Amino acid sequence: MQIILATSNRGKVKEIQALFEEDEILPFSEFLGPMAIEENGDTFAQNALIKAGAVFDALGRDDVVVVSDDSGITVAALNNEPGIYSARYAGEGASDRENLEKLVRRLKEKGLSEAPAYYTAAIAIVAPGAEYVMHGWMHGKVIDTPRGEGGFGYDPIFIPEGFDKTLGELEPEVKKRLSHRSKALRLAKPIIDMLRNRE
Ligand code: ITT
Repeated sequence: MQIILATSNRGKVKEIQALFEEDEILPFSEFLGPMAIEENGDTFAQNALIKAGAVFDALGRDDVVVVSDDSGITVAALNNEPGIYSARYAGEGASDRENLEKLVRRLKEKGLSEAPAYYTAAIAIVAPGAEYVMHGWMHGKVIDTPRGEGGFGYDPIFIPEGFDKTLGELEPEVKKRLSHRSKALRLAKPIIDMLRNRE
């Protein structure tokens, strides 16, 4: 059984590979050309299953476990924006920087220099006859001034609970220990192991 990642996001690939040190995890781009997957679900879980299911179907193989990640950041003070729209907050095809800048702009419009926020990750696993979704969350706050170059996406404006630095400034080890993605993947690991070892 091969583990194949249904994501085109390089930040996610890097973090997921770092968590599965002993296993070979291959991005789907090694097997398939670019795929436009319409993420039209209403929840992180639905979108994660759409992505893993689409890659599983396109591969058409019964010896693979496909893993996807749908994730985003939620700010209660901004009517729960951007949530499942995190990747396209500033418009379809927007860059990480443009999305971050829109969030900063929305905070400033509301007269906020910071606001409580949390990241969600839904990890979906699709294998022959099997579908699973696991979640993880990371709580903290967003600030109106980006700091640091680490991580990706909204990390330069996100300060995890208990810290005074952003994920852009903190060592990658801190994010690896605390993140929404790590928490969901720790739940996913035994299921992936079970699926890949079955006859
Ligand atoms: P795939 O669908 O190919 O996996 P994507 O980037 O489109 O890649 P999503 O639809 O799940 O992925 O959108 C997630 C967005 O949420 C992502 O673009 C980031 O802006 C943000 N995000 C998710 N996890 C993050 C993290 O750990 N740190 C910073 N930003 C994150």
